Amino acid sequence: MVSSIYHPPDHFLVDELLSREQLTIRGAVRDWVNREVKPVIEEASQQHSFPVHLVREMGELGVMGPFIPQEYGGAGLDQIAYGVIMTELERGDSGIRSAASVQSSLVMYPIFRFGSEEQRRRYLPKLAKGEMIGAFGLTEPDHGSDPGSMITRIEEKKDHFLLNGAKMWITNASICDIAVVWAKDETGEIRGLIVERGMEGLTTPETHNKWSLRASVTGELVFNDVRVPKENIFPGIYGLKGPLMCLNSARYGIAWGAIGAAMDCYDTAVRYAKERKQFRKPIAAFQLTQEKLARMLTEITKAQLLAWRLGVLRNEDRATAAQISMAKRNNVLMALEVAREARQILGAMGITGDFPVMRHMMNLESVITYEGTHEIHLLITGEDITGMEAFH
Ligand code: TGC
Ligand code: FAD
Repeated sequence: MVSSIYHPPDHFLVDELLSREQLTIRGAVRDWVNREVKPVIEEASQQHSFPVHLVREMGELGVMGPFIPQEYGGAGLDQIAYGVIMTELERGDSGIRSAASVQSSLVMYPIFRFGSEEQRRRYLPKLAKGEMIGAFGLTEPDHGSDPGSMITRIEEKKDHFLLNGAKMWITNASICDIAVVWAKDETGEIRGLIVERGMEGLTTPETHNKWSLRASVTGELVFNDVRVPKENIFPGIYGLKGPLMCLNSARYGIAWGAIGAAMDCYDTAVRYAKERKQFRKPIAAFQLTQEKLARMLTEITKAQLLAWRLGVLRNEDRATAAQISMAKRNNVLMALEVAREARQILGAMGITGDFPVMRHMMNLESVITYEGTHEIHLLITGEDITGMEAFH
């Protein structure tokens, strides 16, 4: 029996860079994940079902829109606090972090940043409490990495916009109460609007049979002549930079979140390797195991420092989109590689649900694709270096 006490790695004493408030918040989220997520998540993942009751609990915990000002129901926290929350949630499961990412960065952030005062007051407090679930519709069946070519359209009518098109691969689609949807107007300009469940012509089929993020709901948003009232459009934003600004916030959260999945895999592997004996010795005593563990710890440490520094820059409003891309790309690949190495250290046990490693590994196969694929983030860095874009 492998001991179950979690020892999060902190080889470079990064904790000393966190404020007392950030540490307290992290402690509260860590306790909640241990108490409410860890005991149910493996079964939920095996059953391909999202433990939806956790949304309300996350609302009570204050992890939905933690950086949104308190007057709109948020916690008014800084960006590093948001980061450490994401790390702890993803230590539980990427799907749980996804739920918080979408709600916070992709639904609450645009409503706060681009919405009217009426929209803010109407939606943000309920989203913060987890009384309302939000979704973000950017990707389409034929436009993933290239959302600028989207074909979902709005047509302006007397007192409403007529919305037609479809969004695919949408987290929480089939359970959302509202969706922030990006569509082109008659002039080809991208606009954002809030679509509510119950609007006629909206259907939200669920996507089944995923091998990844099984404890998270994914689906489609299909719009067939949906009449969206004029007051539901964001007045303050035009063009692709609107959704991309939301993605900056979500990608930032993922750069921190992926570290949580990696830490859980690393910690599991260390404990297993110390207790599992072969050839009359713990497998931790073999150089090949030590090489794996040493590389894992080194990469986790580098990712921690990258995320922390990015958080400082975000707090100072100095982080560039290219810096965020680099951190998302680096930290997600790091986590995926740590998960794969941990799986190997656990041998056959690594493929079972008795340990969290294979679940993290499969989840991370989505995380490396969504919020901009690994390749797209490389090209963003390439453009940043050379000044020449290589997407088109
Ligand atoms: P491009 O011409 O480069 O830019 C269009 C306009 O946007 C501005 N911009 C940005 N603004 C803010 N933040 C950024 N990161 C920005 N990147 C670009 C740019 O300055 C320009 O502004 P303006 O004023 O001149 O109009 O656009 P492009 O069409 O060439 O595309 C660039 C590219 C490929 C980088 C972009 O399309 C991209 O990032 N593609 C990846 C798509 C993506 O990440 N999709 C994610 C969907 S949501 C999701 O996956 C949620 S997962 C949920 C979960 O966690 O469960
Ligand atoms: P494609 O764009 O078709 O890419 C396929 C391959 O081609 C990739 O390897 C890609 O890197 C590569 N490629 C594409 N263009 C280039 C290029 N110019 N140069 C080099 N290589 C290139 N979207 C939302 O809007 N909201 C959500 O809530 C949401 N949740 C998601 C949840 C899950 C579980 C998943 C898996 C996806 C989710 N997405 C969501 C969609 C996600 O953002 C897209 O899957 C992603 O942007 C990639 O698009 P695609 O899958 O169409 O791949």
